[in-house]
Amino acid sequence: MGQQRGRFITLEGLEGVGKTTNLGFVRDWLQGQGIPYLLTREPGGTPLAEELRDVLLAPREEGVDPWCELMLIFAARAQHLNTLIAPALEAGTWVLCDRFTDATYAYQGAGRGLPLESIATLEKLVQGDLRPDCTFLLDAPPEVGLTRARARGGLDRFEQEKVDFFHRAREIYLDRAAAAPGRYQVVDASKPLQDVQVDIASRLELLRA
Ligand code: Z5A
Repeated sequence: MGQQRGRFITLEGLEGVGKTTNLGFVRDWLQGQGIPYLLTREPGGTPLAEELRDVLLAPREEGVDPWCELMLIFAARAQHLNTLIAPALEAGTWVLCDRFTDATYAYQGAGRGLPLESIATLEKLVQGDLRPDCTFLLDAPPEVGLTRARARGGLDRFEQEKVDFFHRAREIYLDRAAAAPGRYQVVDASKPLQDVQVDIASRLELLRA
């Protein structure tokens, strides 16, 4: 019998909603279940894609054209997907990724105003039919996460955006989740961390079933 393909799980949401924190929680759950997993993130995940991440996040004097930003994100994604994610899934490893293409719809689409159809075209070109099996959307009003993120100081190029940018991004995330309820698990991330994790754990049990 052939190797069973791994499952592809992504965590999405605005800055500071707790993606990284809860990625650790999901990782511990997978470990507890004895499931082989790979923990990764976007943009990034491989040495080359991490270099592109640094380029993307660095604050700079020169304005960054949204199309340039979009192409860099998909360039990093092609490298990440083809050299790390897809082989891992093929080998039966579950892949747990901090952000993926939903973030492109939210940030470059809703946030920067690029046409969603163009993003869909690039998604198809780079990913073919590969999509996450399950996406945890950690949802909270932008003010909640931005307060948490800004408490850390040293804002990156995205964190310097005005709050409207994040309202638009949140709306697209919620629209996408409503359009494909089978794939998305929307979690109220404004609740205390312990409650958020009880919620995530109960949904992971369903995923395992
Ligand atoms: N980007 C893009 O534009 N297009 C794309 O396609 C992709 C990405 C893939 C990557 O940043 C940037 O790239 C991102 C979008 C852009 N923009 N920004 N900024 P990232 O993903 O590395 O960074 P981030 O989203 O800003 O992550 P973050 O700030 O590290 O947030 P987080 O991971 O969601 O939160 P956290 O670090 O887990 O938690 C933040 C703090 O809140 C921490 O102190 C926690 O202990 C605390 N926390 C977490 N949950 C709770 C609850 N429930 N209550 C209280 N406190 C909590």
